[in-house]
Amino acid sequence: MLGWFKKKKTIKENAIPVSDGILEEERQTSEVAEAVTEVSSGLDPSRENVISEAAESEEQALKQDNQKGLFKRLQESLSKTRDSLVSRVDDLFLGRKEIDAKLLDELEEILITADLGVNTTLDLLDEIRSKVSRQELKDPQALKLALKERILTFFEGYDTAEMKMPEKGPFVIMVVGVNGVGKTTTIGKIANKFVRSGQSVLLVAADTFRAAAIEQLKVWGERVGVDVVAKEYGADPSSVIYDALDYGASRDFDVILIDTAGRLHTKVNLMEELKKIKRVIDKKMAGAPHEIMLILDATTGQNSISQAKLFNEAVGLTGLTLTKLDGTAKGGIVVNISHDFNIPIRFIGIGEKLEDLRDFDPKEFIEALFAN
Ligand SMILES: Nc1nc2c(ncn2[C@@H]2O[C@H](COP(=O)(O)OP(=O)(O)OP(=O)(O)O)[C@@H](O)[C@H]2O)c(=O)[nH]1
Ligand SMILES: [Mg+2]
Repeated sequence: MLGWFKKKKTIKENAIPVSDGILEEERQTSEVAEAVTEVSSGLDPSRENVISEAAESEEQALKQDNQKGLFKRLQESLSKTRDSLVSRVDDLFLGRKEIDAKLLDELEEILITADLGVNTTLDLLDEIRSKVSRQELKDPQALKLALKERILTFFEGYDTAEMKMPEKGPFVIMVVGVNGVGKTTTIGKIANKFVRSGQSVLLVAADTFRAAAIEQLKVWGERVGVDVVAKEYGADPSSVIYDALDYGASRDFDVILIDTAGRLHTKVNLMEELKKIKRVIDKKMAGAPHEIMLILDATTGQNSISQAKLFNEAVGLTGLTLTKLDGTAKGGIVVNISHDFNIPIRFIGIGEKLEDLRDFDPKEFIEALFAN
């Protein structure tokens, strides 16, 4: 820690004061530097608190900078959705002083085309129309705020995206979804999150349908530095999982992430296979899988709704992840999903890199979407 302050002092000594703010910062820095000298030479050990307070405030500032950076990145990745939704709403409201029937009709059209879906839009507009008729909403700016607040209520009932880990034994997560939505990539990213929080992770290559799928999971395993249980291409996925659960339990893994083959939600036999996999897991390890996570590709828009419905009917989903929110204008689907289903959105994918998976925070998401 002392070294850190010495480095900071060197930078400050060469700095040119350009404002009172910077002069004040200089004064504080030199006070801390003096305290460091006095404490380290034993002159005045009581000034230790000056050093620790400064370290604390620096840590706080770094944290805030980091959060600002993360928020900005989220905002950037939602820019296409923002253009298709919020910017169009802003354009609609431009120069309008009052809310009339025509404005509400146009708003309805914008919300539907931005993938909020018909039911969600009607629900939002019902509330807004009744507020307008009660004279509770008078100008378009207040309407925008009311829209945002109403959308946030769809996420109530699950304000936390956190998954519940079992008290004992491995936390088993089964990842499901249609082809190409980002299941394997998301598994790699989730594994990385757990590893970073100090948990041991095992990946299970139960997508034996495509030879390349096993390889792909192994690459993620290497990238994140975790074990992968795999069998040969074409093996029975249930048997891979059976062996992996034995291995995982005997070695006390904290988290076991199971990759499954992409399947069309409308193909009955493939959904039956998924039910069987779930039964096998529960038989082998009572209570597992603790999380059945459906991955949805946000770029597919409305089709995600029928995917969520059919996967939920087949296996009972406990969580959702929406991927590829970067670069799509269809991000309104997040609002639609939260309106139509009572399944928590755990994560959102905003890019292909390891760190491009965010814990889903409804408030932050809506703020980023509506921010100017
Ligand atoms: N831009 C972007 N690309 C993503 C994101 N998540 C996944 N992808 C990309 O989507 C493609 C498909 O990802 P996979 O992880 O292979 O998808 P999958 O669901 O496992 O596919 P199958 O196993 O074939 O069903 C890859 O090119 C990923 O890099 C995301 O959040 N943003
Ligand atoms: Mg895959």
